[in-house]
Order: sequence, then structure tokens, then C-alpha cells
Amino acid sequence: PASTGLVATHPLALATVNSPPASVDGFVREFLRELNFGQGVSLQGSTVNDQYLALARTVRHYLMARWSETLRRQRETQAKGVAYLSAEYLLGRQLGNALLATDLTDIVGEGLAQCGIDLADLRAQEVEPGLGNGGLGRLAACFIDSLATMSVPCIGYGIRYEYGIFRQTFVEGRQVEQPDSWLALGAPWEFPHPENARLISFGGSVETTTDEAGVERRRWIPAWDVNAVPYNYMVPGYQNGRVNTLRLWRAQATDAFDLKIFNSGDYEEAVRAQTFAENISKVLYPEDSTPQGKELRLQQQYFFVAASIGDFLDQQLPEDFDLTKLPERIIFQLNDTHPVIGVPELMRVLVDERGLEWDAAWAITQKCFAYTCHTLLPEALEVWSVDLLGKLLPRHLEIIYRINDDFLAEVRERFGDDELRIRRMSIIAEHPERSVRMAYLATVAGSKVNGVAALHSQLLRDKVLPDFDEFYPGKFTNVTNGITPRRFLRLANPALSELITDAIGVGWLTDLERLRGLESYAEDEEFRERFRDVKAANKRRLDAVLRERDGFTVHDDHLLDVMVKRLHEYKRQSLKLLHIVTTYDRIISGEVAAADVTPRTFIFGAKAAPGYKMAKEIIHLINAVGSVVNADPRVEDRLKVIFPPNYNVTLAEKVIPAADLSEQISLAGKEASGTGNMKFALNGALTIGTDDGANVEIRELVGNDNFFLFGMLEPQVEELQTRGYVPSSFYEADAGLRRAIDLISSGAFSGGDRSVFEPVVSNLLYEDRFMVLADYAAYIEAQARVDAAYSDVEGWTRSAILNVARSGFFSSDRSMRDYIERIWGTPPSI
Ligand code: C3B
Repeated sequence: PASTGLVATHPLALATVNSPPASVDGFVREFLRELNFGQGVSLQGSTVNDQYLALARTVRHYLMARWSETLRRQRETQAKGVAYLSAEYLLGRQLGNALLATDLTDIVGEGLAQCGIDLADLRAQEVEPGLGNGGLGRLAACFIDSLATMSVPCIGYGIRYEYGIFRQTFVEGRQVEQPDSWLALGAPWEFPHPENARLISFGGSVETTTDEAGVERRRWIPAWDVNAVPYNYMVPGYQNGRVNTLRLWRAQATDAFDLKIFNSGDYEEAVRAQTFAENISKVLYPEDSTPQGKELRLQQQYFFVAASIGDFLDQQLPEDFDLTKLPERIIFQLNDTHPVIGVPELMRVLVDERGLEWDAAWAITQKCFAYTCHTLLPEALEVWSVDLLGKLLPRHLEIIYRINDDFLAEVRERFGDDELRIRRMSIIAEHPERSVRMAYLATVAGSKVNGVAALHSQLLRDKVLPDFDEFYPGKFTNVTNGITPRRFLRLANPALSELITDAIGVGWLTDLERLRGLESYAEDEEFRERFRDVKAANKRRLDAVLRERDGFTVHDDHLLDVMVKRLHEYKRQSLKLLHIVTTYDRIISGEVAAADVTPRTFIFGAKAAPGYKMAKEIIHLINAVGSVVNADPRVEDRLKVIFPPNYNVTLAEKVIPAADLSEQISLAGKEASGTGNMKFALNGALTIGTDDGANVEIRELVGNDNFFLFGMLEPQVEELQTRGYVPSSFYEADAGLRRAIDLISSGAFSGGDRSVFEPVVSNLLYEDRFMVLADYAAYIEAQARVDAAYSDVEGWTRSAILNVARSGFFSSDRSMRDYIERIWGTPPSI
């Protein structure tokens, strides 16, 4: 409906949006128009940034017609859809993906060339929106890509952080964090809509009032509020005419500043309230797997979830919508516990604002949410103290208490007064302080609960939430994670994509199981050679990128051994490091001749949470080992350790296609799934890995012979834990391990100063929560198998091809089909 109320009479006013002509000339005209009228510069006077912004906007024009059409059709059909609620979206650069989705890459490349511009330079100008920490945020980005490509109605909801994940730099080998000013040079992909801002309230108290019908109702009287301003982003499907929406919220103060105070000269005080309110979307919490019990974080969570639920109910539904039908229209998928405050929020809106009875509202709510758990680490399961929650969201706390009372009454009905069980299952924990267990709340409220890999989902049921599994038969399910082949194969690895298409034709990009067709090519000598050429070319490409970025070189005749992921002790970067130190020690002690060592380049990429001290010590140690090993002439350049700072999606797209060996070496039972592991296999790297997360399924699919398995299995970890794990006994018993650790403690990597890495060494020897020392021997043995396998060039290539051919299962399109089938029940709507 037109907002002015006038009736349109111009013939063009009723036409739908048209795409500009998909021709070189059509593109050039549109691009120059954007440059001239949008950026306000001539081609001659334009900077690379002007050109990038103009190009981004031009490409946007080509998506616009599809976007309006998608929105129009959704308004019309009111088809059931998904609202994906996620505090993080690690999107990566947008331009390449938009060009791929519109199939404009060649036209744009040619058109720009005619303007004397290299498309690659403009691509390089884009700063990726790093609005996520790691796996969880990247998974959300893959999922919305898949849903758009599968024509499933989906709105992604999240937060538009002004500063995303910090930019990592190294100063003398130590991590130093810099703010990520991703918006500084312009944000051409977003559409802000300040006129659609929603008011989000906090604090205050709850009163009892009597409504017109004489019924007593609880009413929240908030103390303060903030505006949530929506910023819309296009989520284009792959060449299918569909564009879904990602809506990220920005916090804006309801009163910009106090003019009276400002005029009195107290400038700081005048903007205090504004700063306070706008801090809510200022910065992404740089935590991965360990929540910070910060008030601001709870504010962020409620802020985006309340804005999203309100937006959905008020803006996406027809005015006369019957709310009892809500479950037929939407499912709110909770990406971990971060959005779980949405459960009491929907109850509050239904009961307090829309006047539904509690039971009716609860019946709706229970059908409208589903919860994905992404962890097993107990410290990563979010809890909020009752004091804090009650102060910030008093009505929500009441609602949570009522949900808990009703739930525990049901438990009592089933199991009698089994007080231990009641205490175990209560949404409210009593110790160490009274707090709300968000995972329990999500489990009680969710229609389904899923883990993110087969092993993880099993452990979730058996170890983390066994009482709930017993209480709710059929509620728990698994959906193994996936990755989008558009970004992580087609865009990241054009050379391999071309080779694949040559062999099996097109079609695999939206039906990744077709890669199976490559299996027979593993036996084709000529294909193997071409496959190796692709890998070598990808190493040279990485070399060029790292030289320019950080001054590192990558030899294309080295085995490229890669470990990229967040730095966390459970992921065990220190185990990788012990392997490097052991290999180095064998060379310098003369045990092996450098010439007999498989030439390897080790690449690390990892950010540590700024407050995570041990993780930062490990980063320092990796850098220290790298500088010593790389400079030691005795090594004869056969080992190189490189650690480019600020690993992000953009760098991942260059590193992964070049890798030979993928390091997935977490302690069994700790990595929920992993998704990097899938990206490497799909790009033809072999995995050395533990029996953990999705590694289990990768190994089953690619086959034992094409995967280097090592280490304790989860039950063995359990057993060792119960028996009493003494890390130093492994140190005592293994000469190689002893020498590696002694070399570190001797100061060999710290200019002779033995104190520098003492904390890392003592942690390994006397604590070692993640059993690095227990798995050391098995890991070294597995690495010897890697060396042997790599020396058989043809055999290795065969395995690498089979990894690609058998990784089709890990497409996020398949994950989405599983969500539809096991959780959402949404038929894909065209
Ligand atoms: C991660 C897990 O650590 C990974 O195993 C998993 O593959 C991804 O989620 C996606 O499911 N994770 C994360 O990045 N951040 C958290 N807070 C919890 C889990």
C-alpha cells in the first residue's frame, strides 16, 4: 500500500521493479550512473573505494526485482517460513556471492575492463562484515544462503554490530586486538529503515491491573527504552530468482541528547544516555564457546530478539491474523541459547499485549520455537543470574518462574516427589547463585532440540540433558552441520570447480551429492595430474596473497598442513605445536637428517578471546616457535611455520583450497561438530583427526584409508578422567614428548628466558584439561602415516579426489532439508 494515500496515475508507478539489462553495455551504463550520481565522482576522478561502492550498488540493482518479487509473493501466499534468530552472522564478503547469484561475473569483469578497472581490485576493496566469532556465526551465514537457494521463506534476524570481531595483530608475537571498523568506508549492501524503528524497553517493575472485563493482568512498567532500527540485507539464492532478507538491528537512543545540559557546557553528561543506549549494538562479544556474564550481553540478546519477534508479528503478518495459527506460519529457530529470552518475550506479547490466556499462549509458543545446541562444554551453557534478569526484565523473570512451576508440576506428576530429579531439571539453578539455565528453558519451550553432529547429538542426550531426553521422548534430534558449496567451493576454488564441471557437468553446485560422480576419476591418471595442478595453483595463489598481506611465502612443493579455527584449549593447537617442536628437535639433535624430513609448511590461523589468557599464551608460543624454526639454517627450509594474523572468512577462502592436510584434533567429545573440517575435505585436503564432532561422519563417508584417525575415543576419555588423569606420567614415559616439552621450557623459543612459556608448560604438565599429553604419542604416530602417504604422490591424489567426491553430504542444503524434515515441517515453497 502506498504510504501517502494518493492514487498513482503515472503509468510507470504501478510497474514492478525492472532489472537493468544483463549485457556489458547495460552494465557499464548502470555502473557509470552509480559512480556519477551515487558517488558523485567521474570515472577519471574516482578512487578504488568509489568504484567498489558504485559496483556494489550496481550489482544490487540486478537483485532488486527478485527481492521485491520475493517479498510480494510472501505477503500474498503467507507461506510458512523460518525466522532464524542468531546473535552472530559471519557473512564474509558480499560482492563475489552477489555476482555469482546473478551470474554477472563475466559481464561485470568485461564491463569494468572496458572502463580500465580490474574486477579483482574492487573485490579486494571490500571489508567483510565480521559479525560473528567463529563456527556458530559462519553456520548461520551458510544456512541463510542455502534457504534462499532452496527457495524456502526465511528471515534472518540479528544484530548490526558497529564493530564486529576484533582485528587481530601481533606485536612481538603476542595478540593485540584492534577495533574492526567495517563500516568506515561505506556499507553498500545494507538498507537502513529508521522509520520502522521499534521501541525496546528495559528495567522497571510489574504491576497488577484489572482490565475492562474485570480480569487481573500483570503489566510491565519499564524504566527505559531504546530504538531498534532495522537494516535489511539481501540474501540471494543461487541463480534462482529468489532473494530472502537478513534484518539486523541497530540500537539508537530515543533521545539523542539533553539540549539543556549540552548548552550548559557539560557535553559528556549531555550524551551519556545516548552512549549508554547505543552501546547495545556497538560491539560483538569476542567470545567463542564461553559466555560472558555481562549485563550488556543480556541487553543485546533481549534487544534483538524482542525487535525481531515484534517485527514478525506486527509487520510480516496480515492485520487480522489469528495468532492461534502462528505455528502454521512461522518457526523461530534459536541458534544456541543467545536468543532464548525470546521464549518469555513471545509469552509476554501474547498474554500481556494480545490478551491471550496463558495456556493458549503457551501452546502456541511451544510450537513456534526450536532450539539448536552447539556445545557440550558445561561452561558454555549460558545461565543468567536471577538478580540481573529480574532487574533488566522483571516481567520476563516472572514468566520464566511460571513456565518452570508448570513444568516441574508435570515432572512431579510423572515421577512423584523425586526431589533430586526436580532440582536437576529445574530451569532455575540454586547454586552457586540463583540463576536461569537458558538451555533448559529452550528445551522445555522448544518443539525440537537438535545437536549439530551425530556424536554431539548423542552426547547431548546421554550426558548433558538426559533427564529431558527421558521426559520428552522424540524431542531430541540431530542435524549434522553443513557448509555452502557456493562460497566454499565455487567462489573460493574456481580452479577445482572448473575441473569438476569438466568431469561431471554442471548441477553439482545445488546438488552436491553429484560429486560422487568424481569417484571413478580418482583412477584416471590424467585427471589426477590436473587435480594436482589445481592444488599447486591454489598454493601459488595463497603465496601471492600472504606475501602481499603479511610478507610470508608458501612453497608449492611443501605439504601444506593447516590448522585454522578459534584458539581454544579443547581444540588443541598446542598438540599441533608439540608435533612441530618434536620434528624440529629431531632435526637439530641429529636424529634425522633435514633432507629426510617431508617438507611441510604449517599454517595457523586463530583468534583468542581477549580475556582468555592461556589461549593468548599459546598464540605467543606458536609465533615464537615459528620465528626460531623458520630462521634455523639446520632446518634447510624444510619446515616453515606461518601464522598470518586476523584469520577471517576472506582468508579462509584462500587458505582452505591450498591445503593438503586438515588438522581436526580436538579432544574426543569436545568439538560439537566443526565445519572447517568439512570445507577442507570438500576442497581436497586429507584430514588428520580425532573421533570427534563431524569428523566421525567425514571419516565414515570418505573411508578410513583416506583419513588419518588417531587418539582416544570419547568413552576412553571418560574412563581416563574417572581413573584420574596425571599428565606428567605421560611426560615421564615418553622420551620424545619429554624432549619437546623440555625444549620449550629451556627457553629455546624465548631467547633463553625460561619463565616466558612456563605457564603453558605447567598447564600441560599439571593440568592439561584436554589431555594433550595423553594423545601425543598417537598423534606423532599418525603424522608419520601422513608423511608416508604423502610420499606416494599418486596415492595421495587419489585419496584427495575421493575426499571431494564423498563430501557432498556436507552441503548446508542437505542440513536445511534435514531441518525441514525433522524440525520445521516446512515444505520448500517456490
Ligand atoms: C561452534 C562449535 O564449537 C563447533 O563445533 C560447531 O561446528 C559450530 O558451533 C556450529 O555448530 N560454537 C561456536 O562457534 N560458538 C559457540 N558459542 C558454541 C559453539
